[in-house]
Amino acid sequence: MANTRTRPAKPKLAVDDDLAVRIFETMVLMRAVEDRMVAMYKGGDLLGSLYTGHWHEAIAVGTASALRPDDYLAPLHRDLGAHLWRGMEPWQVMASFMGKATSPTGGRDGTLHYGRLDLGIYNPPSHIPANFPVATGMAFAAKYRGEDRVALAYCGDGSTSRADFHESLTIASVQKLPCIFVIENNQFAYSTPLSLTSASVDFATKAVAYGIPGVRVDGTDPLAVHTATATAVARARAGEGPSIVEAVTMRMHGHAEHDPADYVPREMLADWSERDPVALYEKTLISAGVLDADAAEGIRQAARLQAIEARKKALADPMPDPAGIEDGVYAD
Ligand SMILES: Cc1ncc(C[n+]2csc(CCOP(=O)(O)OP(=O)(O)O)c2C)c(N)n1
Repeated sequence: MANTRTRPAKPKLAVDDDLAVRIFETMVLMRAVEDRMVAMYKGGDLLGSLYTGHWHEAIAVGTASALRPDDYLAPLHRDLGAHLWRGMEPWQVMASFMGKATSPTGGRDGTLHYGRLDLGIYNPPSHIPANFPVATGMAFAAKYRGEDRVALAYCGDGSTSRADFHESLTIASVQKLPCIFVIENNQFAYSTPLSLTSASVDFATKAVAYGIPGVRVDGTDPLAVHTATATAVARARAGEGPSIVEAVTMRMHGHAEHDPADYVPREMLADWSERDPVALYEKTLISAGVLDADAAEGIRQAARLQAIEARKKALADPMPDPAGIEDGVYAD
């Protein structure tokens, strides 16, 4: 008798296998670099505050991977994966937190305000979301010059209450600028919970006020984030204007590593700990037949090694020469 049983079809991914694996590799690298930097912070290697993006990996990489390399990126403090996707080296990130001469700012910053204009990454500002007006300006420049580049900026839920958010969304929507505004809804703005940040049902709905599309996605799923961002990018590139992408996740560490975050209910952390974006995505890739467990472990090992080597290089690099303190400050 013929065997009529069929194997269940493997789930098809929203992107091709090569891209799916590159997204995984970058998420794993972000986690490895941040875990290493947390240990470095505790060990006294770093100068200033350390902000991490645990559980934001799918957002940072899912969004950055939906852009072209010549598009503009305006990240903030949870978006290391976007820097890494673009080609920022882990040692440069660590050198920045150490104020080393080799860091992208030449040692003028002891924390996260590093960017690389050669990679299209604008330095995260201290005031947030001051990157929104900058991204709006970059998008305006692209449109003015007749280029088809887009600009993507990130902010947290708390930052949406700031005037620069409203000003940027207003001008970008009225001028139909090629912008993508990503709101990382991670439940807290430092110690302020969502209920005290906004009375809206969600953040995507704020798009209605600007007459633009707003979509809310699972911020622990990189392919959902990538797909929503790709739609917003296509619209922006076609000259149809900006969009909001709200990606929902949890801030699993304190606001920065000095913050024990005792104000976060423990049950909430316990619930979200089941939704680790890196672990969930690994399962997705394995069940789609794109990776096996050994390959995934190999990727994790390689990322751990890269983070260890990065620390060695950053530690060995020199501090800036005080004689150059005015370099880059005044025009010639
Ligand atoms: C204009 C401004 N006010 C306050 C701060 C201090 N600050 C830095 S991050 C932060 C919380 C931001 O919350 P949210 O926008 O939700 O982003 P998250 O840190 O949760 O990712 C605060 C209050 C700042 N950097 N800039």
